[in-house]
Amino acid sequence: MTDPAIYPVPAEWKAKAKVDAQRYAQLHGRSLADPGSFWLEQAKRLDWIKRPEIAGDWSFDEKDFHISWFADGKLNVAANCTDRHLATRGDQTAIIWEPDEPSEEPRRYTYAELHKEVCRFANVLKAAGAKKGDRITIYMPMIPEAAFALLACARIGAVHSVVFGGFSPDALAGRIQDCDSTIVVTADEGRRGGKKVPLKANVDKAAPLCPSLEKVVVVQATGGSIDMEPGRDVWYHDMAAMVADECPAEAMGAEDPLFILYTSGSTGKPKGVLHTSGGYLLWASLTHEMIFDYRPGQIYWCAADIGWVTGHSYIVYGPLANGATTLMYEGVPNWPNASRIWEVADRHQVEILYTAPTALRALMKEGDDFVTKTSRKSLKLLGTVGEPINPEAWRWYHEVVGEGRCPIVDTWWQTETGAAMIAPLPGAIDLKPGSATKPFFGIEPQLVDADGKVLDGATEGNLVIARSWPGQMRTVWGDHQRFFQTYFTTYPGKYFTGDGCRRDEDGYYWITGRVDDVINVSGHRMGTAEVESALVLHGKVAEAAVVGFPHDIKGQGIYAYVTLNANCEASDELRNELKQWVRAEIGPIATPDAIQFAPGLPKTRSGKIMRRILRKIAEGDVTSLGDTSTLADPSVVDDLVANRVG
Ligand code: 6R9
Repeated sequence: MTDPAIYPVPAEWKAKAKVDAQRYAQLHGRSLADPGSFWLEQAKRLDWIKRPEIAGDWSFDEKDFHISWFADGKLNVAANCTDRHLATRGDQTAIIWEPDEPSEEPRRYTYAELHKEVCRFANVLKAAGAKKGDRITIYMPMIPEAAFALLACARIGAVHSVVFGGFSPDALAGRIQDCDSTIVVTADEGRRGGKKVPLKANVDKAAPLCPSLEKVVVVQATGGSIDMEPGRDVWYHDMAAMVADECPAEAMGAEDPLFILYTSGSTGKPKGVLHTSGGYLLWASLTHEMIFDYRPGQIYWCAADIGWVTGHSYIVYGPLANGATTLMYEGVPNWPNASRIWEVADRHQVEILYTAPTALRALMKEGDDFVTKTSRKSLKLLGTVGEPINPEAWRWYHEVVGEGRCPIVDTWWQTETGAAMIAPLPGAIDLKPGSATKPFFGIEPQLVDADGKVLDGATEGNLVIARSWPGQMRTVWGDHQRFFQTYFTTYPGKYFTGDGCRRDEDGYYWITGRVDDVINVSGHRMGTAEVESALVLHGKVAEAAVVGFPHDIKGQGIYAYVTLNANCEASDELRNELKQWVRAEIGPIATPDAIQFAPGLPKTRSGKIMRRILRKIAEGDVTSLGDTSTLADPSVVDDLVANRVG
């Protein structure tokens, strides 16, 4: 192999780094040895109404389970993202918006303009009845108003719950109901890759299922024709014309809720991950500055959707708290063609780009010409997130996209962790393709075996985090017991990530993927149980079992085994019907890639489906199915192998 296994920190990065190798070791050491003083010092980077004197106060033990950070501090998150910058950079661009359609003009908002837009949006929400502590569901396309809406909630102390615009009316309704949202903020339609997304029509379908819902605030984005229900639906622009563009920022406790974001777990129902104000913002802001080596004036682009945690922390909260110029892109990476990302980078002179391995693999497949015909001279640093990056895609990103000059920061984290946890600091840590490298300040990762025994040195195991950090989620909305149960009982006293991981002889961490029943499709989390529940809702389906399988572009694909009801005939039509069914039930990201009709599923005598076998068959690895003797009916396996799809 000629490709290097290690990419040392380039000399010019070493020289100018905010944090070099020695300083990283020092700071990480101090953050663990003396967390109280370390975090109180870091907290000074935020603008507090009342500065905290207490840092972390937490216990992961069942008897005394609690997590809080900076509990005596008061601040307003939106004021940290707007007001505090007015004096120093009011005229600097805060948000650049790049539309889906390349021939349209981008929009730009300075910090002064952003401040006004957020205040106005906050006043509209108040006029719609919003109060501190209310939950507001945001179901929006990638337009600047989505960012205004998040910050407007934060300004008045309402708790936002963003639902990805690709989710179905049913999925939306479930998320509105779970947190009893009183208001939904949406748009007439969204646009992605030249296609329209009927957001308001989806809200209309969801609304009758949601008794708590009082008002729907509709932003006009495309001008497409929609229905407005009198009394319930209001146009944002009508209300905005009647309110002031000043709005006081509510003084919030550091531990007051900032947002809920639903994410898939290994059981059926998505969990409402709750983040609070002070610790979350500190975590988003500090990691954004250090991992991206962000410097004032740089154009920074996180190409995620605001519907995912990456969009929350690295399009909105982290960069805006840091006074950065953050680019928001409405469209998709490969439309109108596979040069789009690099053209946008050129157009706006982007210096820092953050995207997902699945996008890179899809673009890589289209050939290098789409990249090399663009300039990309502005790019200085490249980031990835969402799933393990295969070394081939890493090298392509490094060599072809970055022409060898941009460090790649592979950031491992989760909705639950608020922001990045394991990632290289570009001036401090030599890179290894495929490894997220080393823990951020305050993070103490451990690898444990199935019995919870902590494994030392170069080894492989389950990844746990041994102590709390400021950006940690605080609860599952409405179900604190489920929070404790999900994350702190598998390995008592530690936070269990659900990921498997290897640590090499240099102490580098290599995430190997989920060890629970969560699959990662194009960087999006999907619970196998959610897809199964959707399938069995279909009248012809008796039973379903869903597993992940390796997929060239998506990382993992969805493979569903379906047992039909008696008298129902298997056919290609039914297969397509079921794919469409799941798509409509959950959303396009949940569409199964393969459906295999199975007269029976491999079950133990106690009725447990042996997923290990189903995974092997889906992977095409049928020669090493392991021990099938404990199955109630071992012959079902032969049928499954014989009728494998793919
Ligand atoms: C931010 C985000 C979390 C799961 C996580 C892990 C996988 C994320 C990764 C990665 C390897 C990386 N994951 N980043 N695996 N390397 N750099 O993606 O949050 O949607 O909650 O997903 O994604 O399996 O547990 P979320």
